[in-house]
Amino acid sequence: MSTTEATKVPGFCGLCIARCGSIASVEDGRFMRLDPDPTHPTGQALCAKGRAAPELVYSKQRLTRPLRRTRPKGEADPGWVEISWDEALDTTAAAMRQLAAAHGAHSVAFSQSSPSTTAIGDSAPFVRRLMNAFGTPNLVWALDLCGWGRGFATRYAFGVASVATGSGGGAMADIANSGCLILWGYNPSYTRLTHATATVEALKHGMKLIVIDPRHVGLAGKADLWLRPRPGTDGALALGLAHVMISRGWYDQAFVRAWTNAPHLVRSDTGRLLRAVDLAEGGGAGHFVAWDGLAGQPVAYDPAIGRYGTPVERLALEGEVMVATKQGMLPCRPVFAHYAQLCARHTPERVAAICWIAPDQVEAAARLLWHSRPVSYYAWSGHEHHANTTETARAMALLYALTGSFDQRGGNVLFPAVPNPVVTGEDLPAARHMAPAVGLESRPLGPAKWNNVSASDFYRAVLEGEPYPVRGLIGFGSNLLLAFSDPLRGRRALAALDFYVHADLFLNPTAELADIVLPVASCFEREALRFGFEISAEAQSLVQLRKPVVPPPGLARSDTDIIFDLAVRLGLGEHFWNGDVEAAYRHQLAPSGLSLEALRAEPRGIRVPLTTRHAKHAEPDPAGHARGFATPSRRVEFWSETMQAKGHAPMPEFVPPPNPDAERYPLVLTCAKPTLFCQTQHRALPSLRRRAMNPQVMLHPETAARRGIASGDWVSVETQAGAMRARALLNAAIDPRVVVGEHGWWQAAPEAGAPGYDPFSALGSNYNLAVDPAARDPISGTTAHRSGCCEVFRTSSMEQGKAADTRVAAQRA
Ligand SMILES: Nc1nc2c(c(=O)[nH]1)N[C@H]1C(S)=C(S)[C@@H](COP(=O)(O)OP(=O)(O)OC[C@H]3O[C@@H](n4cnc5c(=O)[nH]c(N)nc54)[C@H](O)[C@@H]3O)O[C@H]1N2
Ligand SMILES: Nc1nc2c(c(=O)[nH]1)N[C@H]1C(S)=C(S)[C@@H](COP(=O)(O)OP(=O)(O)OC[C@H]3O[C@@H](n4cnc5c(=O)[nH]c(N)nc54)[C@H](O)[C@@H]3O)O[C@H]1N2
Ligand code: SF4
Ligand SMILES: [Mo]
Repeated sequence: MSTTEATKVPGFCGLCIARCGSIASVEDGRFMRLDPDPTHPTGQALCAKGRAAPELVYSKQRLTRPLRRTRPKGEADPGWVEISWDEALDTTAAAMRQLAAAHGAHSVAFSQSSPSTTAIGDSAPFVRRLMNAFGTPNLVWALDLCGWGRGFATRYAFGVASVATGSGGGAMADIANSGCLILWGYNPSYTRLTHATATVEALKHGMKLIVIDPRHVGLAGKADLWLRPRPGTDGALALGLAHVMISRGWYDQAFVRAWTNAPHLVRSDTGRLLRAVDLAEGGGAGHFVAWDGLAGQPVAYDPAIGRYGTPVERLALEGEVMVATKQGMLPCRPVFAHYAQLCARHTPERVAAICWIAPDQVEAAARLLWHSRPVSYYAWSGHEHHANTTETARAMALLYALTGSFDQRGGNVLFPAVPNPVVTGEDLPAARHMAPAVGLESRPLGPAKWNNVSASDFYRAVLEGEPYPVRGLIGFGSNLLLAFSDPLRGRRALAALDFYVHADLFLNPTAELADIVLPVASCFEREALRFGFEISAEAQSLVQLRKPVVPPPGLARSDTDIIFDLAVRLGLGEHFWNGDVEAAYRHQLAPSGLSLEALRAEPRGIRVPLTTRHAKHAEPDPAGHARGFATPSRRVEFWSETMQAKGHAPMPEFVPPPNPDAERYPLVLTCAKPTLFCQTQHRALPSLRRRAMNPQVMLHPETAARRGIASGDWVSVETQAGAMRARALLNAAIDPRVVVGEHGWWQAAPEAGAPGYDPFSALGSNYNLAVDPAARDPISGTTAHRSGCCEVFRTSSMEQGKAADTRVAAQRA
């Protein structure tokens, strides 16, 4: 029994994207427990990870002092010695300056964990600001896997993210007002509790739900329809659903005519969009052409004002027309006719063959979508971790455009945000003269366009000097060697760097290759300012200054403090409020009218009233023209000239995941996140680990039986690229041709008597050792973590695992 009454500290759990409103209890200076705060818009519940927060805070494996390596990389013992913050940051600043002077600032890359799986969102804008102030565009992180599909590929259709995570801007599912929600390769019951809670609430009020997932998990049991796709075929499913909707007339013709480029004519000779200048001298070179079905003549569309010379209702969406051009009569068809044709190649029967989903289920899903509007959708890792993710995400976005629900109440809505200035520093002097990011040369429309670098492009820059050498890495979290494919190459790259500093809570296998390691305060040990909680208009209105629950262990500091301090040591203090974090917060708060003092006095946060407006594309811009969408045509683009100009298909063609050796690897390998851990973290927390001692791989009982595998057996999962081990978990609800693994296992939990795993050996349990690093999305570079092919062996004797290990080592040598 405690003698003192617990102090309650309201805040929010920062361990994952859900950012659940919480109340921490502190007794005698010790953080005892974390509970939900039901007054908070995201405070309905906490997951097991959130409830284990005190274990994270007090974990014996936490980093508490800055460390410096004293022995060469590659030796088993790095010979870490404790150093002061002054030495750590002065050494870092000196190394950065030296590399910049010798090779340019772009030779220093930064890395960062995903804000969806850590609290780095507290500091992410300042990480980018430091990069921009210093002059490097190279941020190595998981964007190609985490956000590209939903938030970036969809920009090529909508001009904004059509399924946004939130803080990056973009449309979010207005779940509370939806008629029908699609959870597409997304299992919020495990991965974003707040969305699961909101969905369950909306179901009570009659919302329909479609779950598209190879596993029957989470809300699949509550869904009106559960579609079980063959992993990696979601693009074909989206086209197939669109086909049913178009052929039944189940699409919003008014929206498609008025707000998409579906009416624009495509030339039959060049396969390009027809321009007004093609019709007559003096026609606009930038003006597209549609067909006025009533007048039977072409009509120009000026993207600058977003208008046709005729009422949109008259625009043709189908058929072929003969257009008088400067070269004579030319057959042309509207974009929509081309799209309908692409979709028509994906009949329900064809979808059944590709996606392993019964034709009547495709029909039923299309019917439900049309008859239960407004529709909202949320799609995540299930559709993102494939080498065809860009086209899949575009196909889904175009399907969504057919519903006409975009930015409508109950659809995917561009919610307002409490006004706050951009602090990422794209306007800083050094940012204006930066080299292009690594990867832009090979994939100009991919993550590098937004200065994000995939791990494999980073490894190439380090090891091969392509497109230019990268020699330094400044890491804020992130566990490259576990999170991405090709860990052996990654290890070589990290070891080859001239300088690597890594800031983290734990010494992960990636950080083990650093020259200097910096101890970071957890989100329960540091202050952070947050604008909006994303899941609804109401949640967006809350601004909160999260208080530390307890002080950090040892000398650990927040990422934000480290960044500001480093900036000053780099001579960049003028861009960092002279190192004063509070001054930065005041700057961020100024447009909202809130003061730091008021927020300190209200630890539960303050609401700034916001008004949600819908269909903002129809609102006038300052010049009085309808705003439209932020695409080159000002319209949702069914046909993307941007894609076409770079040699890609203008519409989202489906490319099936390849299986070059189906004989040897007959099963499809995908994966999913566990509920108890985030990514490669949290395995050391005893209460969580006791509930999941070993990595698991889900197999259908028939698949297991045919291979002599019983529930709980250790098995080796082998692919052409490599292998990993895990224990068999039998599940009759998955397709017998599908295997579902987990990634992220390396850490031991001594208090739970649970082992660690070697990330670089097939005897360990590194899923990503078995991912083919060469199969990548041509637009984004995303690797196929979820559509590889494999075989599974029982390995009780370990012989199989050893054989696989030898084979992998030989392949990589
Ligand atoms: N507990 C926990 N929460 C987390 C995280 C975590 O690691 N653990 N990570 C955070 C991060 S960074 C992210 S990105 C989010 C991700 O959140 P989610 O997207 O929900 O994460 P996953 O479980 O990886 O994938 C979702 C579903 O995709 C299914 N799936 C697999 N292959 C396919 C496929 O080919 N097609 C379709 N349609 N579905 C498929 C899986 O069975 C799984 O149920 O979660 C965040 N929250
Ligand atoms: N096979 C497979 N591979 C995957 C995935 C998958 O589902 N399957 N998911 C992919 C996805 S979606 C993502 S996002 C990536 C995730 O990859 P990463 O973004 O690298 O995330 P983690 O691997 O969890 O590593 C996070 C690291 O950040 C540290 N950390 C936590 N909080 C903080 C903090 O506040 N500050 C600092 N400085 N450090 C902190 C943690 O201790 C940990 O070492 O993995 C990708 N890889
Ligand atoms: S879902 Fe769990 S880990 Fe994520 S913020 Fe909520 S309590 Fe924390
Ligand atoms: Mo992620």
